[in-house]
Amino acid sequence: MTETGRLDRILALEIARVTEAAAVAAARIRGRGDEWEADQAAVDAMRTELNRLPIDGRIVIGEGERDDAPMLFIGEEVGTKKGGVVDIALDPLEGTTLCVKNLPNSLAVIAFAERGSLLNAPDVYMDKIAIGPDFEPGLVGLDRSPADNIEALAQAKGVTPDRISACILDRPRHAKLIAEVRETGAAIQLIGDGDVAGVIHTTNPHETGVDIYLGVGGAPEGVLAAAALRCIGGQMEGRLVLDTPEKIDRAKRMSISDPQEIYKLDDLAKGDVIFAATGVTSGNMLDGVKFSPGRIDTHTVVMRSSSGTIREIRARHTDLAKFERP
Ligand code: VTB
Ligand code: MG
Ligand code: MG
Repeated sequence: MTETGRLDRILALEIARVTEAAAVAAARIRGRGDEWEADQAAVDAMRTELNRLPIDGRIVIGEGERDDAPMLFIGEEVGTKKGGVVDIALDPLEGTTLCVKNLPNSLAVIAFAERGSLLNAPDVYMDKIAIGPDFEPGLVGLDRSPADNIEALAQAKGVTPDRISACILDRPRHAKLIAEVRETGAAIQLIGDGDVAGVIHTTNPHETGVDIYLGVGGAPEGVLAAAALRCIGGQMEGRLVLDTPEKIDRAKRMSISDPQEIYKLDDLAKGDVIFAATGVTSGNMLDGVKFSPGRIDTHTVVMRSSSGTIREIRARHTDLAKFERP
């Protein structure tokens, strides 16, 4: 943090190196079918790059526990320790399956926040709902049925529900949700993975065709998506799925006392937040990494909540030694 109580604005540029490195490492394994290798490559590259940053960083949200995949550990300390104190949420490769099948929307993602301002959630599932900016607060919510939410959104947009498109993860657990949404007449964009992108897509329905995100995905991805919405605008709610005594216990140890609590955007990520994502495979929001002899191109979005600035960084890298694995 700087003296003004905000994250150092320089970090909003430096953070791009971290997701660029992870995205390049993962993209080398794109389409090769090996999920473990892809996660490991992204994790290693992200850790190396984080440790070069002038921050006193602590990982508070990491994805991988749930699938027993390679990860940066919750509680792990990163950075040179010679800079500001930050809490970090990350998913070095969000949408691993998309990456190894070379399908759209896999990303390297990270968020920095002031200490104590990200929800300290275990890597369990989270029920989520999100819509873009420009709607009255509380227009949709997890305490209402999917049909009520779709109808409220349609009304606010001045259209009939059949003009609404919902993004939902294609999972058997969503059979009932999908049926209920279809019943309203709304269309569904079923995604294989990648709900960080899915949630962010609600902020730009014109480009993405997604008006609302619904359903159960990873909790780390929920906190990361919330960090992005804090910068772009939009509404989101999340509720952890704590459906076994073991998960309730794990959450309690992270100071979560009410297993049913519905978290609003500011409960998921409050204070000053910086978010960055680099495309691994091309998608609606970002281009994937492009390789050619002597050159690698990356496409990154960096956002900062305190200013609301959204920067797209298209980088042409020719010093390729920096991407070699240590
Ligand atoms: C979602 C998806 C992610 O995990 O969060 C998902 O958006 C939830 O887990 O890309 P399941 O795959 O078990 O449904 C990912 O697929 C991977 O992080
Ligand atoms: Mg991942
Ligand atoms: Mg993920």
